[in-house]
Amino acid sequence: MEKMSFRKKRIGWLLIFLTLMLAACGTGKKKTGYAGAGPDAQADLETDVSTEALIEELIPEDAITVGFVQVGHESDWRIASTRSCQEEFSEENGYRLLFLDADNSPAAQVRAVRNFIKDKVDYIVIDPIVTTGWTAVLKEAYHAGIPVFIIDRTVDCSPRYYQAWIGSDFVQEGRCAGQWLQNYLSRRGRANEPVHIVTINGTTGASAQLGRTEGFQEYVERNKNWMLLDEQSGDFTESGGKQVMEAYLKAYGERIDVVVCQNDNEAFGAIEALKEADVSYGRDGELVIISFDATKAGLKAVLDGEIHADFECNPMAAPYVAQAIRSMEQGGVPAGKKQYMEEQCFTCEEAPMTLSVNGKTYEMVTVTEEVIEERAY
Ligand code: GYE
Repeated sequence: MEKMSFRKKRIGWLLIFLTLMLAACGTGKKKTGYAGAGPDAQADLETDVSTEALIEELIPEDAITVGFVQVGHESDWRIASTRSCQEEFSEENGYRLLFLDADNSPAAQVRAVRNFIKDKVDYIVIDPIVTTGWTAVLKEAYHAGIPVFIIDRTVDCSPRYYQAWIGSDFVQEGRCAGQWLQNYLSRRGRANEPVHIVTINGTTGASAQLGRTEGFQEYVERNKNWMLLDEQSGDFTESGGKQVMEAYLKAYGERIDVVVCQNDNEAFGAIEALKEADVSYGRDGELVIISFDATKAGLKAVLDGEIHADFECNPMAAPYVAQAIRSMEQGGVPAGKKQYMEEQCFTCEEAPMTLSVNGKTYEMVTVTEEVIEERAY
């Protein structure tokens, strides 16, 4: 017997509820916390609508309603992630998307999920700013029968309360950066010289920050000649990266050999600070810059020799979620509880190296104009 999908069951309840409501009154009043897809989506609307319009609003033909709460708009990576979700969950693809940009506020994210539950959406997608604070609201969604997908960053909550997580192995990304630096230094005969490192971290408590820090730290511990001078958060933003780099230059000046930026936008900010302070960096300079994300703009900085190595983080999780929704609509289950995205490592070096990291091999890609052209984000 064909299993009934989550949505069909809920639409059934919704129809019963609407029939009762229509019998009781002639018009309905609708209050919603969101608009369609778009960054200004939180318009709080209160409008009178006819019962016919209400039905159309709530069940537009066969559309699947997805509530997606995004971290914010702090980086190029994030903009690419938002665009990918909006394209995937478009009307043409049979969706009605309720989008909320939480502007880096964890409380706003939890509120948004509660509103999605109240609005009885078919599916909820969350990119959690921080790992903590999710259990209560995820349990609420679970008990309301609304399937939840977590994308990109992770949550500290029993996996029982969500369908699947789709994202990147941040610890592995951090390890790749560490392994690259280790190889790079030995290639230059600096394997035993003291190396002074500063890191510009992402948003504190985000799994992308925690994972990249943990992975890189393994190599700091392994290489006794590496000295981690400082680590501060640049909040994954360009202005944050610049500010932190300025502070590092004041505190440590010429001692800094390597700057690890936990995303491209922080690297752009750090580069600005280095330029303004007239410090030589990059392929033809002294100081080495490492970054994560490998966005189009990041790869351009690699091609120009400003960033030495950039470790990809794929922002295109939405198609994987759509695939899982399709299978759930047919009574199936998502392809896996944990789904990792494929990622590459990029460099400005003409003789790229092979990285062997935790049992996995990565052939680093030398960035060219063609590599940048092929990049979608
Ligand atoms: O690296 C950064 C963004 O969570 C992996 O968040 C994501 C990070 C990404 O703002 O650019």
